[in-house]
Amino acid sequence: MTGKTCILIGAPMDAGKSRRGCLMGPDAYRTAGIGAALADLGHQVVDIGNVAPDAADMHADLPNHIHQPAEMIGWTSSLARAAEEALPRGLPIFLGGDHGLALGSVLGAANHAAREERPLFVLWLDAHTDFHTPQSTASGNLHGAPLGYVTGRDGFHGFPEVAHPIPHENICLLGLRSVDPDEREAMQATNVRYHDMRSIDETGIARPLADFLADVEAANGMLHVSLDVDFLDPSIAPAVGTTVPGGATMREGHLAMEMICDSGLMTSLDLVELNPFLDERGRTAQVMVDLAASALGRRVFDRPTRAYS
Ligand code: Z70
Ligand code: MN
Ligand code: MN
Ligand code: MN
Repeated sequence: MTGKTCILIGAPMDAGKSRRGCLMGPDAYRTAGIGAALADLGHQVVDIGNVAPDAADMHADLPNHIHQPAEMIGWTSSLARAAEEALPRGLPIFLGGDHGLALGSVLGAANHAAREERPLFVLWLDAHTDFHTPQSTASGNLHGAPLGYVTGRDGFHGFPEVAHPIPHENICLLGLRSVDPDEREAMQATNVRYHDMRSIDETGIARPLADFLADVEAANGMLHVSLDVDFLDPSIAPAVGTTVPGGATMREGHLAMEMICDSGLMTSLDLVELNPFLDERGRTAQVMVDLAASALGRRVFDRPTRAYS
């Protein structure tokens, strides 16, 4: 692959609430050498440092159990702007930070894609569907709601308007194994492509991913990839507040990233939910850096054998 301009955007967001630590994520990725890893692959790497949330007010119509609503609104607008500023110049990589950052990163990507008159597709690699609304979330953590927001579900009072909701059929989720009843009902009523671990066990990860990537290509789409640490099995990626057993293996993770790379379609990337406070000698941060490197061209051989194109 020819060198890209990779724009690192730190998003030290902590959703508040119980387990703190995601705010250290951006520095853990830097310490694990994400910049050098991407530069070694021939990319130009620009680290714009960390983004801060805009000043924002809470909205009276948001339910009371939402954690840090004003901060979440402020993060959404500042990160959407960061995405819109970065996308014309290169490939933004959001270094999280809580998955709540994806309200902003995907909103910004959608606004950019609309300006380019191209459809945006979203690949969500996660144990969770993250399809809540502020009303349906029981935890009050909006990390469970970014896909609800960017698809235009109601109830995100006070948040930036979603002018270009992502069509359901442009979204693919892989790795699911923890889905709340409300979001399950809501998602089942759409034509979002969702693949739980049972289906990945049956088909492998390559087949559903290859089908999705082929559709992105056929539509001349842009592709936002959102990689939640908990997509991976906690035995290889323990540094996350929401461990769920039975996740993707190292091999499935790398295969997915290599296929994304081969497709040449990825235009933006989130690395989210890393909680360095829970890590073991930095190994989760290192796994995530290695996965990002696979998504951006790291290979065993120059000319890989591949069954899916
Ligand atoms: C649960 C909730 C979630 C990420 C956990 C968990 C959602 N469904 N999302 N980790 N990234 O709180 O809504
Ligand atoms: Mn979280
Ligand atoms: Mn998530
Ligand atoms: Mn998750």
